[in-house]
Formats: sequence, structure tokens, C-alpha cells
Amino acid sequence: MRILLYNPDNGVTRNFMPHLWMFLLQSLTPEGHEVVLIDGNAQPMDEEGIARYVREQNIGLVGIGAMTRMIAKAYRMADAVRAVGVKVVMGGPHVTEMADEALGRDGGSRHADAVALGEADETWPRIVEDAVRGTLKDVYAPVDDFGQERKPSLQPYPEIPWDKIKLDQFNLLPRMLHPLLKRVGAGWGTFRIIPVESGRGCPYGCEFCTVTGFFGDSIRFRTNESVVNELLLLKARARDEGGQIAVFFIDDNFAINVKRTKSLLRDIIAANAQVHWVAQISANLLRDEELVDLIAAAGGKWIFIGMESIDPANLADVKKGFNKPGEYAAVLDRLARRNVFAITSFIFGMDNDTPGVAERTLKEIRTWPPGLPIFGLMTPLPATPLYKRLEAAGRLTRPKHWQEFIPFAMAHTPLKMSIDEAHNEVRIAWARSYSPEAIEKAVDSLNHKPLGYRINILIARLCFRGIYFPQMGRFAWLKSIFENRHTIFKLIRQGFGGGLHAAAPSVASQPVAEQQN
Ligand code: B12
Ligand code: SF4
Repeated sequence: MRILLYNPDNGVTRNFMPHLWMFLLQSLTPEGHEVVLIDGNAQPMDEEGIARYVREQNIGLVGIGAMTRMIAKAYRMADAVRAVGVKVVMGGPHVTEMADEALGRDGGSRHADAVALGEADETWPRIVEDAVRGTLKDVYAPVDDFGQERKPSLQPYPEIPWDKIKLDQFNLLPRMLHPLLKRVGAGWGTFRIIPVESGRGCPYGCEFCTVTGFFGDSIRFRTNESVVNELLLLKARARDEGGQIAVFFIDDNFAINVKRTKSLLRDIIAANAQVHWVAQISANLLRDEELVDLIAAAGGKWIFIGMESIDPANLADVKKGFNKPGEYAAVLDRLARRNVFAITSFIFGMDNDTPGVAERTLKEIRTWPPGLPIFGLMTPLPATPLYKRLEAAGRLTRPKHWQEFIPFAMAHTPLKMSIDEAHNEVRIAWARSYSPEAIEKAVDSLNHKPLGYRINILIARLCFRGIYFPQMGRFAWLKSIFENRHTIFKLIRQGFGGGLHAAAPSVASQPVAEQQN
């Protein structure tokens, strides 16, 4: 059977990396079937397009995975596939919580023939076999023989054949940057960010988050060896094709067990398996100097930190009191001293937020080393404790907000400001953080570092700007490049002035050096 795994786009932002679930399920598909992957972020497709594809390519089963944010599109695509008589199975965090919605048991129309609840590593092979036999069930739950929920072990972990998978659609380098990047060194034909997981689960249970409910509060890890081998495979691929590969460790808290993280990082270093990587780590775990030393030595370049708020009352409200705003600056300095920078994520519209929260937050951020701040709005995702609390209090203004996804729009009223005020705060935060002046300042603040770091932060800022300001088309990109021309020309002048080759390997250039070893 030919199986299509499809991940919809949200129509607003482009994901910068493919989704791991597709590669994982592809690797877990029983032999004898062919699996095709389409990520709507890289290959945009509409309902007509998917129906045609399924017919022309003789697809026998379509698997669709989606976050809440893309679920409306996912349902429309599923409907189009079912309309041509092909079965659809859906999985992922949204339908796990809203299986009745997907199956049309809540009074709405049916979108999926089957739903895979939770982690599907062990149920997927069964789903495929049932689909072949024509005996698909409505619901597949990860349970043992006694009906008890079973979380798949990550030992063993399937080998994802990164050396063979076609990744053309995920090259992130715009052509217009080629002349500048060529100056950085050979090996810049492609640049891809690949998702890798080293463990699953998070015990913290923050109120707005689905992770503890979905993956559980006990953490399961892959073996160090399996992670190291995956990195070596990716590194070899980048070398063979004269390109760059960076890794996003998608673990929700990569250092949740510090002892184990240190041992993994030591093994990565010992195997010379360093690639540049990003990981999510909560601020409280970054107090450990030795951990940060190892992060830097093992290739860590960007750490995503869910700071959420600079207000301890807000943090306590959402059960994230382990975040201590008083130590944010020290944590970021500790990282920056090792040339590791942070993606700092904030949520506005929390219950203790008042108008002016954006500028108050930005004032703090301006005292930190340059990084990539991102701002979102408090969103009640289905089945989270936050959703339940707001629903019980009658505060949800759009209880089924996912049925009509609007980016950066609240679905409940915060306590101390209006919805419009919250929207305005997010707009201010993005506009002031990603204005050409702010970008120039961030780039200039790294003047004492090698040029590669400055190029890196410029490109990253231009890309991150697109999370809020529509930047999907060529024209939008050209406009953004025009607005930032001073900073871009400054770097080009420095690059062609010879400064670049004198520079030590940097965020941007180091993998080239490593990969040529
Ligand atoms: C990496 C990641 C991202 C990446 C993008 C996704 C990518 N390209 O990988 C980035 C950083 C860009 C991102 C952004 C956002 N993310 Co995010 N992200 C994650 C993260 C950390 C890992 C995803 C992952 O690969 N997991 C590992 C795989 C193996 O698990 P999985 O995807 O769930 O797949 C398993 C099952 O669900 C199932 N399955 C999944 N799909 C399918 C399909 C079929 C057919 C079947 C049978 C089974 C199946 O089988 C898989 C194997 O067991 C998750 C948290 C988490 N731990 O999952 C959050 C998570 C998915 N993100 C979330 C959110 C909210 C967001 C944002 C909206 C945040 C924000 N406020 O801006 C944005 C939106 C992005 C967008 N473009 O629309 C939520 C989604 C909750 C929800 N109900 O939708 C999660 C769960 C985290 C959370 N805090 O709750 N994210
Ligand atoms: S927000 Fe992060 S730390 Fe909190 S429960 Fe979710 S994954 Fe864990």
C-alpha cells in the first residue's frame, strides 16, 4: 500500500523544520509499504491538490497529524481525501484530546476514519495492518493487554534513515544570500534544521501546556548511543552534500535530568558528533556552570527558554513558579559568555498583566545579551488545566477557537486588561524588538565577536520577525531586506573587507570547519 503522511500548514507562518512524527512513523511502518511525506509548510497544498495527489499517486491510506492551530485545515484536507474514497487516520496532540470532534461524535461532521490517541509508536504498525485488511477501528489507544495506558519506551529507538531521506524541500537558504554565505566558507549549499528527540515527558505540569498530560510526568530517554549515532549520520550527510545541518532537540526540557544530559553531552563530544544545535531548557536548570560548559562544547548554539513572564505573580498563577525572573539575566550572561544565545519566549495576556506589560518586558530584555525574543498570547489549549479553569469560570470567549484559527488572537478575557489591549501589547513587543533599528542594535552589540555571529543573529532575527509579521512571499522578504539594508550592507562590507576569514569559527561558520575535518 502507498501511504501518505501529511502535516498541514497553518497558513500564517512557515515552520523552519520538518515534523519529527512523520519521519518516525515512516521508520515504524511495517515492511512492504511505501510511505510518502508531504509537509504543507514546505509544499503548500489545498483540498483540491491533496485529492488529486491521492488519486494520481494511488494512495491507499492518508495519515494526518496536527497541532490545535492547524486542525481546521487538517479537517478540510481530511474531508477532501475521504471524499475521493481514501481512508484517513489522524493523530497528534489535538485529536488525542478531541477524538470525538475528529470522529464526528460531538454532533459535527466526521473528518477521520480512525484516530490514534497519544504516542502512536506502537499503534501505528497495527493501524497500517488494519487499513490493509479493511478493518480500521475508530480509535487506537496506546494500552497494554489489560487496557492500561502504556507509554512507549524509547529504548530501543528506531533508526531514522537521515542519510537517505529526501530533504530537498527543507533547505532554508534563500538564493539571494548565497554570495555572502560563500564568503563564510565552502559547504553552504544547503542549510537544514532537523528535529531529533533524546527523551519524552515533563513532570512540571505548567497550567497552559499539553505536554505533561500527553507524554506523562515520567521521562523516558533514548540511549546516549542511539542519539550519538543519529548525530553522526546527520553530520556525515551534511559533509557529503556540501551543506549544513543543525539539530533541534525537541525534548521539552533537554536538561530535565541534568546528570543524564551531562553524560549525553560528554558522549557527543567524545564521539566528535557535534553539530550545531538548539534545545529547550528551563532557566532553573541553567544555573549549573558545568552543564553550560558542556552545552557549548557539544555544539549547543541556541537555547530556547520558556520565560513566559517577568512577573512572579503570573508565573505562580500558571504553576511555573520555578521560573525566577530575578535570575534570567545571570542565566543569559552565563550562556552568552560561552557564545550560546537564547530564544526567550514570553506570554502576554496572563491574569496579572496590565497595559504596558510589553514595554516593561522589553526594558528587561534590553539589559540582556542579544537574543531572539518571541511573544505570544495566553491560549487555552484543549484539555489543559488552563482550559478547564477558564471554562469553569465562564471566561472563554471563543471556546472552540481552533475551528476558526486566528493568529495572535485571545480566546478568553484576561483579568486586568481587555482582549484588544492584550493584542496591542503583543504587537508593540514584536514591532519594537524586530524594527530595523532594534535588529541593527542587536547585530552591533556583537561587534566584539567574529562576523559569523553577527550574520547569524541577523538572519535569525529576519526569520523570527516572520513569526508575527507576514513574511511568506518573496515581496515581503524583499521589503524586509530593504528595510534592514544598512545592517546587511554593513556586514557585507565587513565580509568582503577580509574580516571574515580572520574571524574565529562562529555560529555560522563553525560547522563548516568541523565537517571538513
Ligand atoms: C518542535 C515543536 C515545535 C516546533 C515546530 C514543530 C516542528 N516542526 O517540529 C516549533 C518550535 C516551531 C513549535 C512552534 C509552536 N508550537 Co510546538 N512543539 C514542538 C514540540 C516541543 C515537539 C514536537 C515533536 O516533534 N514531538 C515529538 C513527536 C514524536 O511527538 P508528536 O509530534 O506528538 O507525535 C507523536 C504522536 O502525537 C503521534 N502523532 C502525531 N501526529 C500523528 C499523525 C498520525 C497520522 C498518527 C497516526 C500519529 C501521530 O505519533 C507520534 C509518535 O508517538 C511539542 C511538544 C512535544 N513534546 O511534542 C510542541 C507542541 C507541539 N507545540 C505546541 C504549540 C502550542 C506551539 C506553538 C503554537 C507555540 C506558540 N505559542 O507559538 C507554535 C506554533 C507553530 C506553528 N508553526 O504553527 C503545543 C501544541 C499543543 C496543541 N494542542 O496543539 C505542543 C504540544 C507543546 C505544548 N506546550 O503544549 N513547536
Ligand atoms: S511548559 Fe515546558 S516545563 Fe512547563 S509543563 Fe510544558 S514542557 Fe514542561
